[in-house]
Amino acid sequence: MLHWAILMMSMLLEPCLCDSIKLGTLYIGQDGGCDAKPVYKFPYTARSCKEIRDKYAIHDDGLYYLTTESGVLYQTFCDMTTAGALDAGGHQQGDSPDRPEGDGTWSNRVIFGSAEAATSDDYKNPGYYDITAQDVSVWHVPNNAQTEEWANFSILRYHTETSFLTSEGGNLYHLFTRYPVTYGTGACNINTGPAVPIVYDVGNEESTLQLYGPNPRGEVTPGFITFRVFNYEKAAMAICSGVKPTGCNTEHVCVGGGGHFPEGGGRQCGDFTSFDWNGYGANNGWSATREITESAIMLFYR
Ligand code: KO2
Ligand code: CA
Repeated sequence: MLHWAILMMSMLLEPCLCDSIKLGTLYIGQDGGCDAKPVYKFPYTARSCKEIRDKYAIHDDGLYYLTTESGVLYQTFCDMTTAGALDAGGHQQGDSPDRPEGDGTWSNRVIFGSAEAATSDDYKNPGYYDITAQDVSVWHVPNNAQTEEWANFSILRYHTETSFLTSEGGNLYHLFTRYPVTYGTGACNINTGPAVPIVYDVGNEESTLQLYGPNPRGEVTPGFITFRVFNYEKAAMAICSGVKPTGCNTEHVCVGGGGHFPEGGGRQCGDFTSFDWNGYGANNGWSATREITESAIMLFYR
């Protein structure tokens, strides 16, 4: 199974929503459960993990509740070290020339999945379009890892520090509205979106390269995250994690594609479009390692 999930904010208290909650206030019980005395009171106006951390001096990573501008309450994972919120995920199915935009998930407001299950199914929360951020943090977490294990189990973790989102509309929803992940709307190495240098938290440039197949290693420069690229056949992909493509077989390193991948007659599809071209998890030819193939990609805003 190929998984691809995006996350944007996380924290460590298990909040409980009780019947007695008054509009505008979220109580978080000390021991969980609705009988617990509320020890924290969260105004619904908390729009980001950073706001929760700064206002309430909470520094534990884990699941927290945030609200959107219009008051939609949602749960997310907050990385309180960076005050980043787990955000959203890809959701790409199939391959069809009749659906050049695929599921359109990168530039719409459709949400799916749950924060807790982000390593076992696709996930996208309202923070994806609601939060205004400067940078992203990316975690590659093995499939089915528990929330508490995410940070330590990650096989690759890095973040950006250039505030690139500020000039792209403030989040990925706006970035991908400017750079649509749509088949046939651009060409390889000509219409590439932002390629942003990264700072490693787990791993390095060499270990990034080793996660991908031997052939694509010669077609990328590690140490970047690249947004919206096209391959030889004009198929569009949302994110190349840890690398900047220099060649045009981007389907072996980039994820979250538009709806059509012409090469291979249906052999290329889904979020990890062609990570298995020379065998699933084979790390041979164009194929990526089993490690990265069987990990969720979590995107955080910070
Ligand atoms: C190969 O040998 C092959 O792979 C190509 C793919 C890789 O993304 O486009 C072509 O399918 C080609 O026909 C051939 O199968 O070429 C640089 C050559 C690699 O794996
Ligand atoms: Ca190819």
